[in-house]
Order: sequence, then structure tokens, then C-alpha cells
Amino acid sequence: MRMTTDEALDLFLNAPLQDLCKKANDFKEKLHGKKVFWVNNRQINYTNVCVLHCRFCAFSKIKKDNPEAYDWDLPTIHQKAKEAIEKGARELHIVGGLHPDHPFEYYVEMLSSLRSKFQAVNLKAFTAVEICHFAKKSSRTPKEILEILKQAGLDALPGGGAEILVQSVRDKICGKKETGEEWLSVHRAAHSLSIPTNATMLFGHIEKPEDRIAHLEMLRNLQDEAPGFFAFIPLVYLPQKNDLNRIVPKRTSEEDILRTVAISRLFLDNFPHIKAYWIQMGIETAMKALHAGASDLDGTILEEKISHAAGASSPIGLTPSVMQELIIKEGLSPIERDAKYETYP
Ligand code: V47
Ligand code: SF4
Repeated sequence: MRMTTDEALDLFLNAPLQDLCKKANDFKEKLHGKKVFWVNNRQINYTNVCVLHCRFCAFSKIKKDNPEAYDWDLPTIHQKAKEAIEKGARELHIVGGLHPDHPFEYYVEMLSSLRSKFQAVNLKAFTAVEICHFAKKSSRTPKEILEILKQAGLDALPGGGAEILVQSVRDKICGKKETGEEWLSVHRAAHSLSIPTNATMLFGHIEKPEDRIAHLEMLRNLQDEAPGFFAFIPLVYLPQKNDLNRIVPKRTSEEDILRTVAISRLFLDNFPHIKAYWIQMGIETAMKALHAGASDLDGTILEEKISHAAGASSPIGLTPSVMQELIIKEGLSPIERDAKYETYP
């Protein structure tokens, strides 16, 4: 019998931490044994100029003339891609702010020019929120946008922008963003076009445990209805330099992070992977998460701006050998993958 939301809430709140983590680890081992998946990748956060101002976000700048605002041109993006590919990158994770000026054609050119120069690398690009922004700007539907981007070389959508899908909470932390329903409908459309996607949840701010479980339920339902999610990534709210800092000035505890990873693994029984995003959790906690249900460590990353703007203290990137050594030290087996979970011996 499948876990109900009441059971999930009860386990999350009341199970002893060790028991909860063991249960989640047993389930993870049923799916993947001792394997831990990782990717040689680079994040390219192409601009921080954004028409929105989500309260938790320390990365975005509304004004283009803010001295900290940037907007990389295509040669800069190509240079960053080239550097990563020379280091063996199999995935470019490309996301940015919602720039007010660029036409949709600019993003099509971004992907098609990358694809024509670098045929083998996977392009995991643009959150559902960016897809909706392009749709509004070009008077197209999100599905039409996805079709064009797929044609231009898009391989997968990252899971950002989900925040908390429960609308009452979403309204309080990012009221101007697409609704939770709209976020889900972009991923539904992507799956219908055979574009695989990920899903995130930003937690550890004003949301209640019930909101987290409701968020997981929406994802589980969508995966039943229109499968296509590879990984779920619980994103740890980081409190620095954002507008939520006055209300939530501290990062949540390690126990809360591990409980959230574990309950996600158990509840999302139709998701292949739970990711321990070491950039936000920190390496030590990410290693513990590998024994609490997580089967993926994301990647080498090389450069990251969103979490580091909000106070992430992790290094900017890890080399592939350090990544593998970390996994082996935990008694687990590193498996290199790409954005589509093709694996490499
Ligand atoms: O969408 C913004 C979040 C996301 C903060 O799909 C914050 O493989 C914490 O989505 N504290 C971007 N989080 C990161 C993301 C992601 C990361 C790794 C892998 C994948 C994947 C996706 O970061 C944003 C937003 O939800 N974010 N501000 C903050 N203060
Ligand atoms: Fe813009 Fe994304 Fe930051 Fe929101 S989270 S302000 S959409 S960059």
C-alpha cells in the first residue's frame, strides 16, 4: 500500500531520526543498491537581471544599471561552456533571471549555437518560470516554447522555480511568480514532449510540515499522470541578503534536512532519484543524506551564483576525482551520468 499524506506527516514529525533514515535508505537500496549518481557539469547563470523579486532570492537585481547586475553575452556563455567541456562536462545547467529585454529568439539562439558547437553535451536549461516568461514575451504557449527549444537542442528542464507549490505559502514568498498550478503545467507539457525534468522544493522558511507533504503529493500525482521526472531536489533555504531574512534569519537544522530527504524518498515512490544538493546542504550533510535516501549528488558545478549570493559556504566546485572519493569514503559506488541519466563506466 502506498504511503498516505497522513502517514508521511506522522513519520516526518514523530519517527526517531535513525529509524526514518534507515527506512529511506532501505528503499533507496532497493532501487539503486549502493550506487550514487553524479554528473560532470557546469552551471551557467547567464544573467541576474530579473523582473521579479522573490523574497528569498539574493541573486536577482531588478535594475540593469545596478553595479552588481550582469548579463553575459553569447561569446561569454560559449567560453564558459568550452571551459567546462574541456574538463569533461556532460551537462550544462543553464538558468538565469527573467530579463526584461531579450526576445525569445535570443534564448533559441543561445541553445542552438551551443548545440552546433558542442554536440555531445546535454543542455539542461531554463526553469518552468523562465519558460512562462518566454511564453508571455512571445505570445506563445509554454508548450510551443518547449517545442521550439527542443528543436534548438534542449535536452532536459531543471527543477527550479517550484519553491512551495501550495499557493497560500507561495503567495507570501514569491506572489508575483507563476502559480504552483502553472509550474506543474509546464512540467506536464515537457513530459508530453518527452523532455525529462526535475523538481525542487525550497524548504526551511515559513512553510509548515503539512505544506512540504502537500508539495510532495502534487509532484507524486503529476508523475503518476505524466511521468518524466528524474530527480527531486530539496533546496535548503539560505537566509543571507534577501528580504525574508528579517523573518527567517537562520538556515534550518541538519536534522530537518535529513528528515526532509528521507520522507521525500519514501513518499515519492515514483521518482527515480532524490538529490543531495551539496552546494546548499554543505558536503558533510550531503554525505549523511546519501544514507537517508539520496541517490544523486548533482555535479561538479564549477560556478554557481544563486545559492552563493544567499550565503552558501560550500566551495564553488568539486573536481570529478574529489566527487568520486567522497562517495567511495561513504562505502558507496560512484556512477557518472549525464542529464538524461545515461551512465558512463
Ligand atoms: O529556483 C533561490 C532556489 C533555485 C534561494 O534541476 C534558493 O538538477 C535557497 O533549481 N536559498 C535554483 N535556494 C537551483 C535549482 C537547482 C539546483 C540544482 C539542481 C537542479 C536540477 C536545480 O534556487 C531557484 C530557487 O528555488 N533559491 N534563492 C535561497 N536564498
Ligand atoms: Fe528572479 Fe528566480 Fe530570483 Fe525569483 S528566484 S527573483 S524569478 S531570479
